[in-house]
Amino acid sequence: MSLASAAQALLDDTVAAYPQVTSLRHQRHRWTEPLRVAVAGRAGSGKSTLVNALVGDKVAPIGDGCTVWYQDGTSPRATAYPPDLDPYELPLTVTPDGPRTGQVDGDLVIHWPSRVLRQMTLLDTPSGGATLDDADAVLHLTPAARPADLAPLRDLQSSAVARATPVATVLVLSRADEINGGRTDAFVTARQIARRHARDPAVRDLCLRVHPLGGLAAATARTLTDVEFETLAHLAALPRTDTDGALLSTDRYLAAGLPAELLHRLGLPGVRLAVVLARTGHDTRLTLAGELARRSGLTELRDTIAHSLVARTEALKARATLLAVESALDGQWTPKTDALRVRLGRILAEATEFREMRLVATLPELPVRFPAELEAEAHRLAGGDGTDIPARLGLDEPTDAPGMRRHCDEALLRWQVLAEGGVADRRQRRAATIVVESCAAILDRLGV
Ligand SMILES: Nc1nc2c(ncn2[C@@H]2O[C@H](COP(=O)(O)OP(=O)(O)O)[C@@H](O)[C@H]2O)c(=O)[nH]1
Ligand SMILES: [Mg+2]
Repeated sequence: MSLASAAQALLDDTVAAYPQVTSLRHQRHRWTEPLRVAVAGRAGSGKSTLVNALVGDKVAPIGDGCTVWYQDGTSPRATAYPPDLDPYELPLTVTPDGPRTGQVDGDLVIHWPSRVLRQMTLLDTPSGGATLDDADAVLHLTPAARPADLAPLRDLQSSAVARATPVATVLVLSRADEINGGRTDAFVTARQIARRHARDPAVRDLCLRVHPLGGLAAATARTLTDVEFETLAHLAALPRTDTDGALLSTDRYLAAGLPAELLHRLGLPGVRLAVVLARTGHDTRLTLAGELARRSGLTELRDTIAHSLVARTEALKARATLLAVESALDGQWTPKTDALRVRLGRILAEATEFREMRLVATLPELPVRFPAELEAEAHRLAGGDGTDIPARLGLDEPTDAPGMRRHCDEALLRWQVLAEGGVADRRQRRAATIVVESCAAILDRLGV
């Protein structure tokens, strides 16, 4: 049985056994919805800015209020969900700075036409106290990753199921432009810091990946206007003696009469980086915005969201279901709950998906790496380029089942040899074992 069907069957049987537990009934609906990705972190960590950067539109108000859900919709619309009352429609005004609604008590749902939101619903959660039970995955934002900053990530792992599946959290080191006092190489330094954290076992156990992000530059890159581009190109064309001094501090920038609005949109390091990029061949709005998005870390973060979260929607929904069942069974010790708990444990043990997700994320971080070709194959077989069988086998052309089986058999043999001692390093052997599991699961789906 697939992970999804096993988790749903367990959910149904738990609901049947405990009809009074209402939290479980919502779980059924969640399977038919897009992935729910929560953006979490302290006030000012850049959550709303990231929502805007991901949607590519000014959709989230800057600031910190209630939990706001951003869902796809045919036209902008807002619904309030006050606690203990019926939901109601709210008047919504679309301004150049995004949608505006009145204050609400409870959750707010903004429907917004967006290709991105068709694949995932974003939850902009208020800092502190927000429960993340409603989400399937979490982007946790913090400018620094000191032990105290990671406490909320440890809180997310307070149950056995959560600890066994640390695949739903991505740590985002936000406000990357402010590192180094905002020098132009701040983004490069941020990348190095993120890599160092990704290799730290204490951080690795808490999240799937670590990404640096200059959110402000990222959000502006996604919404850069022609006028803004022209202004940047103009600054880049001025003699460097005129601009370089003015770009050293906010005071000097403003004193030189440079446009304040641009500073607000990009931050000083962002303006500096954009000017450097405009001077070095990024001479259209699209190329400049594209490079700014890449340097800010947004492009890689979006790749992770697409390949490690959205492409794994089923596994993450299953995980959320298992967490909900676990929590419903919590503290109940009857023969009925024991049987359900044993099934929950078996589903977890048998789910290749969670181990694959970890593997794909950690392959480049292994202390001893595989040769490039093998690493790419492991990544592919474990579903890193897509979870359907042709993507896993790297088949570009339509291939019949016996052909796919042959490909998979060969790979299976190769990785079995590695898992059984063909590589000396313990973590490599462990990785090879998971690739073997992936191959076995493919053969299983091919009906061998
Ligand atoms: N310099 C800089 N400022 C940022 C960045 N991200 C957000 N901000 C600013 O920090 C303030 C709070 O951002 P916001 O996204 O509302 O944070 P939230 O409270 O977590 O939702 C706003 O003034 C943003 O413009 C960033 O990456 N760099
Ligand atoms: Mg906010």
